[in-house]
Amino acid sequence: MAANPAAPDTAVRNLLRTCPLCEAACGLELTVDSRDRVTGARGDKLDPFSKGFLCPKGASFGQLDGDPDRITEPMMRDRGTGSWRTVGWAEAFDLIASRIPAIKAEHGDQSVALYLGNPNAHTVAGTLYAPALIRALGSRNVFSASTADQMPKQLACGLMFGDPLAVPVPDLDRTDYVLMLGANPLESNGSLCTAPDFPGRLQALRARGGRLVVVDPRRTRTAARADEHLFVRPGTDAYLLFGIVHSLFAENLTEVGVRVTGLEELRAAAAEFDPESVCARTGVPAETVRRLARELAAAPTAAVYARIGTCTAEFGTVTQWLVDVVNVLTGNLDTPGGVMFATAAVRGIVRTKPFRPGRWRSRVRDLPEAMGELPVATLIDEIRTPGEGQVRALITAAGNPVLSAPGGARLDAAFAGLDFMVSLDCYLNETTRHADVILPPPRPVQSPHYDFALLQFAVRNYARYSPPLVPLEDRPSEAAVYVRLAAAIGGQPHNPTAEYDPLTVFDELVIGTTLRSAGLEQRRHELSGRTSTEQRLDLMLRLGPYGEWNGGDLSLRTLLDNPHGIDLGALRPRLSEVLRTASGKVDLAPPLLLADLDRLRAGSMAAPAEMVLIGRRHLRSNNSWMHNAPRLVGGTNRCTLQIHPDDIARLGLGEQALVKSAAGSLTVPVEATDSIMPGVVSLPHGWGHTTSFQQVARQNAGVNANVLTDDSVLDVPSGNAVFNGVPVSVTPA
Ligand SMILES: Nc1nc2c(c(=O)[nH]1)N[C@H]1C(S)=C(S)[C@@H](COP(=O)(O)OP(=O)(O)OC[C@H]3O[C@@H](n4cnc5c(=O)[nH]c(N)nc54)[C@H](O)[C@@H]3O)O[C@H]1N2
Ligand SMILES: Nc1nc2c(c(=O)[nH]1)N[C@H]1C(S)=C(S)[C@@H](COP(=O)(O)OP(=O)(O)OC[C@H]3O[C@@H](n4cnc5c(=O)[nH]c(N)nc54)[C@H](O)[C@@H]3O)O[C@H]1N2
Ligand code: SF4
Ligand SMILES: [Mo]
Repeated sequence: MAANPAAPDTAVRNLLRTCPLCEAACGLELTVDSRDRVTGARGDKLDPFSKGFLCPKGASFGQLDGDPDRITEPMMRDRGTGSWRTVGWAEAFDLIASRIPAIKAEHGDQSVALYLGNPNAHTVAGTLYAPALIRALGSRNVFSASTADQMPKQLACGLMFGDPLAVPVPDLDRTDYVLMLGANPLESNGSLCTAPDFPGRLQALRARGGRLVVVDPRRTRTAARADEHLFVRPGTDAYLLFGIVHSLFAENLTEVGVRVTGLEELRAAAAEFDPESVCARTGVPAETVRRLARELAAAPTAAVYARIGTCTAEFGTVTQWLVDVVNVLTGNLDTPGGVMFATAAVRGIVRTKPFRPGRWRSRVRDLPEAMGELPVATLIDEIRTPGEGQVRALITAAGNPVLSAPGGARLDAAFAGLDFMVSLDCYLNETTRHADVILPPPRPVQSPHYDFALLQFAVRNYARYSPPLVPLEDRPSEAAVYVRLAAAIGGQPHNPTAEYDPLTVFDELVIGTTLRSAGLEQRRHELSGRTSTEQRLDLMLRLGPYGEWNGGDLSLRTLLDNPHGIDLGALRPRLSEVLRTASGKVDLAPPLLLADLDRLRAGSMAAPAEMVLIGRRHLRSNNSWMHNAPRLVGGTNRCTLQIHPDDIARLGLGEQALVKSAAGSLTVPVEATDSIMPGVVSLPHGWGHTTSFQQVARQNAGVNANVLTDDSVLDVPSGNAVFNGVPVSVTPA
């Protein structure tokens, strides 16, 4: 169906699609020309959730979608010469089928590892089909960006509510008070809190007389728009929150509105964290800690929200636990204006038993599993440490761990030593350059979109489906790539024939099983959808809380008839549906977290280092993979070391600084700013494109912040990586 390239642009059309680039899930209206190129992107004014909001990344959708450096056919690397050639799909899968099962047969199932990166949370393929790959692999060496990100939040929720997918979000549009720690939604547009136009929603909070308090070692754009900004020493948020808990108890301000266990254990644990000692750790004045407690208790409704700056920190899980402890103690869990659980149109995984982490442990460092994964910080150990179960082959899918994992630079070398590597990725970059085979996904505009994951964390209940806007031509969808990869690894037929399509067979199996367990086999014929993927979506929508087979009227058809999306109303209380703890109550004092308090008391990183390193994000960037879009790079989106002018003077720095940590060292341009706390430096991650094949990114390579982060330091309960509060020395370069 490709148009004749010489034909005039007669078939320009405007098409609707959800933006897949960050967690905000904004509606886009794209202009697509007769050659199926995306030539424009605007916010979809008729989307009931995003209402036309758009950020510069969404506006650059066309440049990202049409990037000339995108890989369009499978690539194979010749290990002898290092050169790349394109190959057919069948040949690529045949090679994988000839190598991975053989490595598993010789070295055991654990010898093949998988790393799943962040864009999987944004694609239909990643959410519905990556599980097939995990199953086919049969290895415990499953890693993902989750342990470089939100695992502490999921672990804390898993322990408190019994389900790690039960993550409450601030009821942004109705709350009277937000205490925000370690998040900067004016750049990131929010995370574990799907809220298109997060900045506008914060502005509306203040306009209706509400209050926003931001806790961050930098005076960010979000902090600048807040009623109050508090500097906090990196890595010390757990003490601050304990100080608030202490004050709530000390001043009899608690007002618990849900059924809980562990209240007395919690009170005892908080006893030693009086505001004075908290001040000594955090730098936040004792009187401010007390005032925050009083304000949170007095506000008609309030929500404490904490994100990446507090997750990827040494006490990440304890911090995330205390966030919701404060929400519970102030009567703000599961009530309008507090923090609430979304009711997504498609149910998440339904759990029957309480969450239990640590079901197995990693081979080398004995680190606990959580949600079926091992910490990405120990991937390198599993590759480099000889012995039974050593990782010899790796699959990466939509991830760039060389730039995103702690100790990333060492992973670079470790990947070079693997026996075999496969990457499912649209670019030949710092990570995928080590692969033997790269399998590219189609362009986003060729892919369907439904936010299975992100809408579980939305601040309003909402659903929107975007079918593929441009035909696939003769290449597999990303879903098909996943399923064929799983088949190739599992020794199943992996190339389609006239009679056999691995994707349809797989989907039929899932549909059949789901219908059987719901006792609805006889209704198979009612499912609509042009592809088996769409039929699965239809089934999930029909069975979901608003579904046609569940007393409602939602189905795939409804979403196709409403391409701007459907508003399903404000969040509503549903804790009783969500709770999966053995007691049937919210556990305020999970033993696993109380056991981590000795470490908190010792507080190694809170011990004064000369300087500490933290990260940051920029509105026109996204992790490692958007530096190849010309309109997103340049200006203030640069890889610089932000540092306070007093520190520059004290340390005698010039234009470049040498930054050293226990893990490595880097030379980086200095950017003076009084928006950062003295004693703290900030470097963005996702840069260091010196070995990428992305032309634009390579010209402005920057440095890899994860040369400095240390894979030996972890948030112990979750195994999560620590990117914030890394001790460093800074000297003139
Ligand atoms: N120092 C430091 N390190 C950090 C962080 C930090 O704050 N500081 N943040 C951490 C966080 S929160 C995260 S989530 C991780 C991210 O870690 P990763 O997920 O490993 O890194 P990304 O840069 O998001 O890499 C995404 C990869 O997916 C590819 N890709 C893009 N779209 C698609 C697609 O549709 N399909 C496929 N198959 N591939 C696609 C891109 O080319 C790129 O290679 O980084 C973490 N690392
Ligand atoms: N534009 C853009 N948007 C993105 C991304 C991106 O790379 N660029 N990445 C996406 C991803 S993968 C994620 S996970 C989300 C993350 O979304 P956010 O959590 O909002 O991420 P950041 O903007 O990095 O904000 C983290 C803030 O924490 C502060 N901080 C650092 N250390 C500490 C600390 O110890 N304590 C406290 N209180 N604060 C600290 C930093 O100064 C920073 O301002 O953003 C998503 N959206
Ligand atoms: S805020 Fe996120 S979802 Fe919205 S347009 Fe920007 S990148 Fe896309
Ligand atoms: Mo992330």
